[in-house]
Amino acid sequence: MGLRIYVSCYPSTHNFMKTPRLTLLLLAVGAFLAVPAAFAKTLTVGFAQTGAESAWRTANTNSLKSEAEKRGINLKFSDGQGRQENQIRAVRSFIAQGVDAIVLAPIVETGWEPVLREVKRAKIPIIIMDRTVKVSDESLYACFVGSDFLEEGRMAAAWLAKKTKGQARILELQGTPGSAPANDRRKAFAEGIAGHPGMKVVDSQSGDFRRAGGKEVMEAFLKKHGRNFDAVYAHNDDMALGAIQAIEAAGLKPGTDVIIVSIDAIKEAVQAVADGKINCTVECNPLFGPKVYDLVAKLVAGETVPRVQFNKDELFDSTNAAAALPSRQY
Ligand code: GYE
Repeated sequence: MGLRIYVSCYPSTHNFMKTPRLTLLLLAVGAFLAVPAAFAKTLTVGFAQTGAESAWRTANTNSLKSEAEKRGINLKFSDGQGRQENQIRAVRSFIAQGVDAIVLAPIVETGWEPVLREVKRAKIPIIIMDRTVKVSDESLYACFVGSDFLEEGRMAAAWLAKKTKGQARILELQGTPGSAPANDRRKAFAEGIAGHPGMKVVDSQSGDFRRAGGKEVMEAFLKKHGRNFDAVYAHNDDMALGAIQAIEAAGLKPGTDVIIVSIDAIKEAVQAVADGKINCTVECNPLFGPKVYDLVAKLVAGETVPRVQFNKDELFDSTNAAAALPSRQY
């Protein structure tokens, strides 16, 4: 194309000797101008996801995938299937492929130092998304973006204390052992009820953030504790929804006979709040796509970014769930 334009532009008076040089010059200029447009670098981002344990996770995965597509980013997605070793393997393969940036949603908090050192050595910016990591050297990752799990646990405890006037025997459904949200939501909730002598966590087991896990643990709780409890605190909505199945199967009315508090505010749970089956769900927004790729763009351009960014999360109960439903996006 370019060649034809330049050649046809030559005035017919040009002598034979001058033409090849001018042609070359014009071609070079044309190529120089055309190259950035034609070969504008497509960013390649590797994303090591934890797995697909919950509706929250599915929404998170979809957000990163769809936003990558929108921005023309080449996303290499790896599903860790709930195993840290799979995630570590994925990160190593992203290094080997020379991606421009890595996004890691770490399934557990510890055990990341060696692979993060490898990422640092390869000079690839890595964003820790959703769950925090515990490392001795903060320079091992570029930044963190996620929710404040301690604040979520505090909000859940404060809501339950108010609802029960400080009197509740609580069964706790924990998330994945060793994960930041399970650790923090447990700790902050325990601290939140500590000032209320009438509130006590009478049992606490992991349902691994899964619906089936929540149902199984609740069935075991019901066998063990009979009716000797007042409330369920679930570290996520999927487990709360699983527990509801077990509670109903035992002939009890969730939301009335048993107060249920959980976290995530997936649409299905906000609907359950509106229906009176869950009493309160604390929001944890999974829609990180835009924020993550804004950070990637800045990091690749060598700009500095905030070390830590938390989402602002809300709380839904009978006072606002129905009104919020139409605008829930996940
Ligand atoms: O609450 C849960 C998911 O890490 C915040 O992981 C996330 C949690 C979320 O499985 O549903």
